[in-house]
Amino acid sequence: MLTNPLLLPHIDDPLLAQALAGPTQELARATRPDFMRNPDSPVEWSSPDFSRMEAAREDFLDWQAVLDQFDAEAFVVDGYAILRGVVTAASVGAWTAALQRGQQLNDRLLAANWQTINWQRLGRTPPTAAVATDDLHAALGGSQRVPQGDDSAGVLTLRQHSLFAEYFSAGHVAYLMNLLTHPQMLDLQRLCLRTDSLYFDHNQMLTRAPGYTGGGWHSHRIGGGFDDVGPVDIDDYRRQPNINLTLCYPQGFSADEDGGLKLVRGSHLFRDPDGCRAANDEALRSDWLRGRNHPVTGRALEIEYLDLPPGSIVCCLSHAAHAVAAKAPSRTERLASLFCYRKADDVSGIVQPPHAVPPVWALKAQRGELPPTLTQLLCSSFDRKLTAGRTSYSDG
Ligand SMILES: O=C(O)CCC(=O)C(=O)O
Ligand SMILES: [Fe+2]
Repeated sequence: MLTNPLLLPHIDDPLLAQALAGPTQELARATRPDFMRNPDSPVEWSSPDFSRMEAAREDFLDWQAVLDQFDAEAFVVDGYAILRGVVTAASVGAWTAALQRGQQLNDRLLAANWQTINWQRLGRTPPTAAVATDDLHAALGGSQRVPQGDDSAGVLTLRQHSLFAEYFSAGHVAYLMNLLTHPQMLDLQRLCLRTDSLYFDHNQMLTRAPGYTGGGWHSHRIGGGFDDVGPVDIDDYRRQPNINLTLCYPQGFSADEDGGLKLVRGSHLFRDPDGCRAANDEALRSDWLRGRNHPVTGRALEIEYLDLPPGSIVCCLSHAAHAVAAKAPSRTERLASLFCYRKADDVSGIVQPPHAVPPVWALKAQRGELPPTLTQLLCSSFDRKLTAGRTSYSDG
């Protein structure tokens, strides 16, 4: 992944420096080539557009249902909380439509001629390599499918600047931007992270198309020296600069070959993102899970196969082991939004840099061009004091 240039003490690359020195409208324009046919995308909004969005806002959660299901103690002991059917019926419809629209936009980029992209305005020379046509074709209708081992074809640049609608989808679809700063979304984060100071970390769209072969076991790093350092007790765990992966499934999924989420209660407490990896369930059971017990409950660790009704949300601490089931070819796509927020380190006060904020959004926030709530959420994408000079989410 490319680092956030605004957190660097100095930008060495003159092309990138030039792209970031101009008006944000110009950079925003370069992130929305004409073939996207999305002139009203939030990245090109001005202040009245955000005001209109806020004025038209409605509750998207049945808050009482959230409170009935959320147990703060169980969340940190298990590493996740499952909130079934907490999204209002109207929002299930709007969210579903928003993700379908987002996927359509993502597919437009995959089908487009990338030579028409204004690479210079994005801060780099045009790529000399191209993604194989078969790979682009296989990526249609799904997420995380374009090979991104290096930036020779420009894929990492397109991801960083959010030309792919799947990465920072809130910048492409108004309803998803509404959710990113929605008071109920932020209240949910406060419940999970137990702080008023929230920082945005990353946002993705996670569509699993029919025929998807599944995603292997993994967990995510939080940085700050808290990864790969072994078990810790609950109070110390809470003090870390934790990230809450808020996985939202407007249409839900069943447990059987439906692209569903799988998790392991208590796995986060081992703080082992490097070690806790496996290609499939059998490999996880015969290796990482073998002989391991939950540090608090003493129970043997085991895989939980979720089965969720429409309008469900899973809040999951970054270190918790998770994987995705395959999606049978006969089924329809599984839609999902991922919204991730993080807290500061309670001891040092340092905020780790976010995983992924497109430079144009960091720049707008830095220049005071965004509404207060969004600016506050994005401040760790440009404020070097807050991050204590750290430039990557994983810096120790
Ligand atoms: O698709 C999902 O449900 C989860 C995806 C995931 O774990 C990830 O993107 O890191
Ligand atoms: Fe994940």
